[in-house]
Amino acid sequence: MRIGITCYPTYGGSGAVATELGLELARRGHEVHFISYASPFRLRGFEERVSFHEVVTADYPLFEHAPYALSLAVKQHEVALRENLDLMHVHYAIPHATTAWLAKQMMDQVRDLKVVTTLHGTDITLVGKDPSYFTITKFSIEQSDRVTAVSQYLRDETYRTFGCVGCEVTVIPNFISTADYHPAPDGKTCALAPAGHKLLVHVSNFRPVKRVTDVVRIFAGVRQAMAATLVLVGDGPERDAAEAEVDRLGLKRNVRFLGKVENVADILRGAHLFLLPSNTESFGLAALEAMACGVPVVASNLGGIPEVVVNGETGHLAPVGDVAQMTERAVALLKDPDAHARMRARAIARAREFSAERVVPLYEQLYQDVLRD
Ligand code: GMT
Repeated sequence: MRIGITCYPTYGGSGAVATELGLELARRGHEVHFISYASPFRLRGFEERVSFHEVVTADYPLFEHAPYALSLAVKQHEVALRENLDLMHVHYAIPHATTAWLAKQMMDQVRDLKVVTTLHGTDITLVGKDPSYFTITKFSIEQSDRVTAVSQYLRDETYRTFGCVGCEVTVIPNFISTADYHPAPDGKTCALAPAGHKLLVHVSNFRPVKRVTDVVRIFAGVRQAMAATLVLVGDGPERDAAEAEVDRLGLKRNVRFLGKVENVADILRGAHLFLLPSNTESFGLAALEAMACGVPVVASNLGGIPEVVVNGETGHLAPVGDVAQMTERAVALLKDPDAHARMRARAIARAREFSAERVVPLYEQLYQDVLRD
């Protein structure tokens, strides 16, 4: 098949999944065309059957904001025509499902360009709900030829929020490449913490929903009970607040902010615990990646997280904002090497249920179905 993929290219779960999906599809013999304003961050170097098409917006003094969505629709249409695409798979509804619908309309006289929309999270639970986007998000979802959601929770939220008349939302969970995300084969890991320290890790785009200051507060509690280091990976609007909290709690010597790094798996492999105390999380890809590397998770008990992290088995879940409970669970687990080893083994086994080998064929089947329609 010849598949167009549009996603946000920046550091974030939806772009990561879209890119890994494209790469896996190309390895399986499909031709994949990424269309976005920048090359997706996980697209490194040349890959057979993969191309990137950059969307460029023309500026004009009249525009306060150049209309990216229009340029994207034009590029999707252009690539669909030139590369003879069978379908356009867009990740994150806003504005991608809308621009794909526009491209489809422009293709109408030529052939029917199928549009598959994958909902990832805040396109439904936060941004899509906003009155300034609601009706067009609902319309674009309903007009898509197929709609998928990354968790049962997100599927239910989509129906609850938008109703989506005549629209079936299929759950296809996120996945990981076990070739990239796996425990250290020889037990050797990169030394991010002094010997004898427990290493706690958080990875995110530091948006308010991630509650990064809670990460710091949980760590402060753990630090009182044992020698420990916290490593924070990623960057975003809440980084300053997190740094200020680190300073306020006098934790500077034991907390490292690494910023955006590419080899997240190498960092995860050396960790003892992953923290994800988010406000909302439709899936929690970062938690899955941690589990695949053998790291138990302490996270909020909401959204799609319980569909990934099995409470008491592969990690501990607590109510959002309950820093005390998360700290208590983290300390108890880190102090009990046997319980930690058991949880680590279960985390690895659970993550394998979300391997690319299992999940990518579900997308291929969906594409075949939509092309048969
Ligand atoms: O919805 C978002 O906030 C954006 C998106 C991203 O690009 O990071 O995150 C969502 O999609 C990920 C991949 O499907 C999920 O793992 C995240 O849970 C989800 N984020 C939220 O729901 C907050």
